[in-house]
Amino acid sequence: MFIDIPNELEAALIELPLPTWKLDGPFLAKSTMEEYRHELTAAPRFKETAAALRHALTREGGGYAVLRLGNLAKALGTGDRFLRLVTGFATEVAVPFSPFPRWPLWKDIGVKVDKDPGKSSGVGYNAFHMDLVNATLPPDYTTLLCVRPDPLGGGSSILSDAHAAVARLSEQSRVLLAESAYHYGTFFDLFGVGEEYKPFPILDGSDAENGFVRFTAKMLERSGLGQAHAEAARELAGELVRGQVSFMLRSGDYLIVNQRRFLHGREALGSGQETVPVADRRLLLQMFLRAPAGSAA
Ligand SMILES: O=C(O)CCC(=O)C(=O)O
Ligand SMILES: [Fe+2]
Repeated sequence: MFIDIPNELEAALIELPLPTWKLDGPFLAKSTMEEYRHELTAAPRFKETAAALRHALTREGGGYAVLRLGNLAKALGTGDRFLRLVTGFATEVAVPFSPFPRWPLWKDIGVKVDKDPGKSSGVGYNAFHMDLVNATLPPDYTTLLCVRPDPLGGGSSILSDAHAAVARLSEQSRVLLAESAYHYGTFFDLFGVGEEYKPFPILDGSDAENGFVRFTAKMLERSGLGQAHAEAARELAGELVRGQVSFMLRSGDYLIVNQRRFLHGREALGSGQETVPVADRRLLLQMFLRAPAGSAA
């Protein structure tokens, strides 16, 4: 699941000036994707590294990967030049896009001490979820680039195989989870992710292996579900935790999660964040990817 960049590829990438990207609506422009692919494919051992990445994300039992780009981040800094390379790697997986019309392709996830602790840039435990769970077409992949880990040592990433967790549930719970009885959050002004889905079933039923397990453990607290449906969802949350893996992202690590396979979250950050200057706090950059229709995302 951790993919190192071969030395000769690293050396070539440090010398490679990729052009600024262009967007076509919410999506990375085709011309940019072609330019990046053309430049990167010429670098030694790029093709095999990209193939290893795709394999980790789509093989049976797979569904997430961490590309270790720390040496590149050190050599180039974490500004535009580095972001273009990371965007180039992402392009080998699927099409980068931004569902939020007013935000750039890469969205900052910093640390805000006054925010809901369980949310994106909060300081607390961020329970298992998929991103944009209440859209009819959530991003196939969510990706997180670590610019700075938590200086107080918290914030491990947590991941769990959603289909494996579902398979451990009783048939009765699975029947409940397949009913359109769940809802979560608000939805407005989003591009490239379909329509609002409300209420939705957690289990799609259409494709056992590649269908979304449309789940967020956050709806257990917030959404006021009926008792039987809530109980089934709580069981699923428990199985996700039972099957979880966790690891700390280092500076330059790029986590890619196949949302049709794995759900993700984050352990609480170290306590005392208010004593850390904002500029020194944990910083991730997030980007979403859309797999071409019909591909085995
Ligand atoms: O902070 C993290 O590591 C994960 C954040 C996250 O999952 C999100 O913002 O959707
Ligand atoms: Fe997330």
